[in-house]
Amino acid sequence: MKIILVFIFGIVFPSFAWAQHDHTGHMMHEEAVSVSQESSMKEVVSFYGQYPHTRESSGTSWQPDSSPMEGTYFKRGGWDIMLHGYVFGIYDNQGGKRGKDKTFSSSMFMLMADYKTSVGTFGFRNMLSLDPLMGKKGYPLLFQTGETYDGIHPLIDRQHPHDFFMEEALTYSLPLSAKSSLFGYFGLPGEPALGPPAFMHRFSAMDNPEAPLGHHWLDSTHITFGVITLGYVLDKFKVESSVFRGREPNQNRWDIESPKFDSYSGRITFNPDKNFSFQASYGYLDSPEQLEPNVNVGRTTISAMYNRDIKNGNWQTTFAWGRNNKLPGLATNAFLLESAINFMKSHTVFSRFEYVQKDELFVEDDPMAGKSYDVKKFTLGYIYDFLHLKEIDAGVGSSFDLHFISDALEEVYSNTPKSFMVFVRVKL
Ligand SMILES: [Cu+2]
Repeated sequence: MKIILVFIFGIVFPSFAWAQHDHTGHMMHEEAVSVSQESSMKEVVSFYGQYPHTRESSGTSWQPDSSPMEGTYFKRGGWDIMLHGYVFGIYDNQGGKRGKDKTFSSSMFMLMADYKTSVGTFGFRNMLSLDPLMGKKGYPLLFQTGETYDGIHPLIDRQHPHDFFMEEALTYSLPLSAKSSLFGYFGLPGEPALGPPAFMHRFSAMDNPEAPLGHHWLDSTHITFGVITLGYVLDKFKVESSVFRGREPNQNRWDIESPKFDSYSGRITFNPDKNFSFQASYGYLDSPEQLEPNVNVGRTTISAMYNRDIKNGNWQTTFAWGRNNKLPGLATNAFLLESAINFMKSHTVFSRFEYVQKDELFVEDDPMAGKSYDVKKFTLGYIYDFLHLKEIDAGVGSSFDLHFISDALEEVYSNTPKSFMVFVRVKL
């Protein structure tokens, strides 16, 4: 198994170097983009329709068109190829009685390609992560819940590692007119039409090394083993529907799990102008949690993203609400408001506020189990990119969190627990 992985990375890594890019990305980091470069960027084909490719984010989701280009684009033999990736090295210190600390790395590597023909556009999306190297218990993150590390115990106050295979998807879109198209998406794993773009793909979140506490209310389905999506794009609108496997990935993060199509979702997305994107979605998840096999979840999400292209930088803000209705069980909500601003090329300030109702902070036999507790978390962080090589940005940063919780939780966690992270980040 390990040999196969080394082999795959042997293919992916040299291809980063091999990107001799006739057309470079990182538009926001180029002081002046030449006219020819700009027009060649416009020629980059989108996966699902005829609109600026910067509109496309994780899976089949949309973000505002004015979002900055991440990664590198180039053409090879009729294919539009995109490479993108990042590696974080993080020291994580979670405060209070339940807090732990850890040094770890999280990462993502993406290789995407599409090919336009007279009968439509064919695409291939490949995304990998070396998160499994952090171990099955992931990293300490106060009040985080969801998934398991051994098939017996839930992860509490920890964020699960992402699977090595984050997305292996094939796409096809058929133009119907100048502004409309039909598309299909098959992923193993892939991301169904549910929720906002996954957090690591949102400009407003990507320099923040922490997963949102509302991950399992909003975008946790971004790695789903078995997804089929069909959708229709009409200019500023997209409607789509998916069938997929409801069960979240298990604790074995290196493998590809067997697909199933026991769950469904639908999403409507609207990009009224280049700076806004709105979505509303609903999903029925059949038995998502391995440790609660008899519980299904009805998930509702609504989100709004606002993006502004500013001089030598970019500013993006995301609001999202997610609701999990456990069947049978409690209905809980998560609200998220996050914003990141990059200015003078090298400075990025990011913040996130979350209000989540957490019902999985205690194991079954604990007297505090079976109830939901309100958690409010505020994060502020900064990253300074000290190096801009041709395609690579390297930065150092830190983030600081404050948690506001009820008296009952303070007994367990201590008063207003504080956490921080210090990190280095390299991105393509
Ligand atoms: Cu995730």
